[in-house]
Amino acid sequence: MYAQMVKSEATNDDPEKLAEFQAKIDADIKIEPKDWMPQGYRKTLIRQIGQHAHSEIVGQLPEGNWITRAPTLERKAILLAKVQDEAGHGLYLYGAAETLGVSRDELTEMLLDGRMKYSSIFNYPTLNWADIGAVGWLVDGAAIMNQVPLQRTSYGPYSRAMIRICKEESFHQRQGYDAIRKMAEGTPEQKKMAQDALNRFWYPSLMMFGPSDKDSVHSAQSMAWKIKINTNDELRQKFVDQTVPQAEYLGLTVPDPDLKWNEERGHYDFSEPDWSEFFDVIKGNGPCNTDRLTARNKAWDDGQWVRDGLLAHAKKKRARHLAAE
Ligand code: FAQ
Repeated sequence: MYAQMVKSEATNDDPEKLAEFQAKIDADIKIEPKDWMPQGYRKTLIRQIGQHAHSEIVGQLPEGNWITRAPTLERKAILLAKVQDEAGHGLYLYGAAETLGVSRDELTEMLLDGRMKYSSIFNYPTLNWADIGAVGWLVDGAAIMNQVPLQRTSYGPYSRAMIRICKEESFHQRQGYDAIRKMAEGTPEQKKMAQDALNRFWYPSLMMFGPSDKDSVHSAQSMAWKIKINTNDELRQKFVDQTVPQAEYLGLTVPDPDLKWNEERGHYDFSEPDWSEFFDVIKGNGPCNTDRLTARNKAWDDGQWVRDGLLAHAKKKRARHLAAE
């Protein structure tokens, strides 16, 4: 189905329909599943929503790693709830993608065989408890910065999924900040762990917003279609401006010697991440890419009996229903 859709993208969209479609977008009228849409719009949404869904699912792995080792029962319960929320976010997003004509199974297959990406950030390891605080504070912080504008995205089901997701993400970010604050205010050793987590997660968090605008292949078209509302660099700058004062409050140092407030611009100047590392990670060569895909493939294979059981049950139920008619 997906392959057919991609193939049919080669057909030119009717210019009149295209103009009508763009007029709707410009007037902020939401596009709904049964409305006409250009093939490129559908394909871009499937790519972006699908990758977003995969990120939520793969994003459970680095945190799930610490559920059994959380320092207190309260922290364990909070982390468990957060990881469960991420699974829910994945499901809302797969649901939104399905309205575009691609099935969840097809999307899952494309994740598992490497045809689709997920966020680069989840290819970095969580080495200790402070990293869990850093993930909530920085990774969820970056996720919200990107997702709040997406509540206004032009595709109705995506926009509605984002409204619900953002409510939960802001709780996630606050719990992360609270966890890292406890560490930063703790013993010198705990503070050192918090600083080390910030050192390792700072640049990977900046990379979450995607390549710099000059290298972003999709931004121009996605913004014209209001699939994206801001450029990658705009959101990265907003994230830096919001996060630096939080680090200062915690008594932690952002690992960037060139970071400084620019009075004239009204923003922080900061060093770009190492983009060669970013492109390497999204090509599959990050520290945890192999582990993450192995874990997801194993979960899929281990769950086969559940899917088989559900299908067999549904078939029997249907046969009984037909026999009773
Ligand atoms: N990682 O032309 P652009 C979360 C790829 S939040 C991997 O700029 P675009 C919550 C991009 O796909 C994280 N690949 O692309 C959570 C394209 O390659 P392609 C997920 C990346 O789409 C927190 C190429 O580079 N959030 O999970 C990345 O216009 C804690 C060129 O880039 C979303 O997905 C990257 N970071 O802009 C869960 C938000 N950046 O596909 C658990 C929705 C770029 O042509 C724990 N997505 N690429 O092969 C978006 O807003 C956009 O897709 C961007 C990228 C901004 C991510």
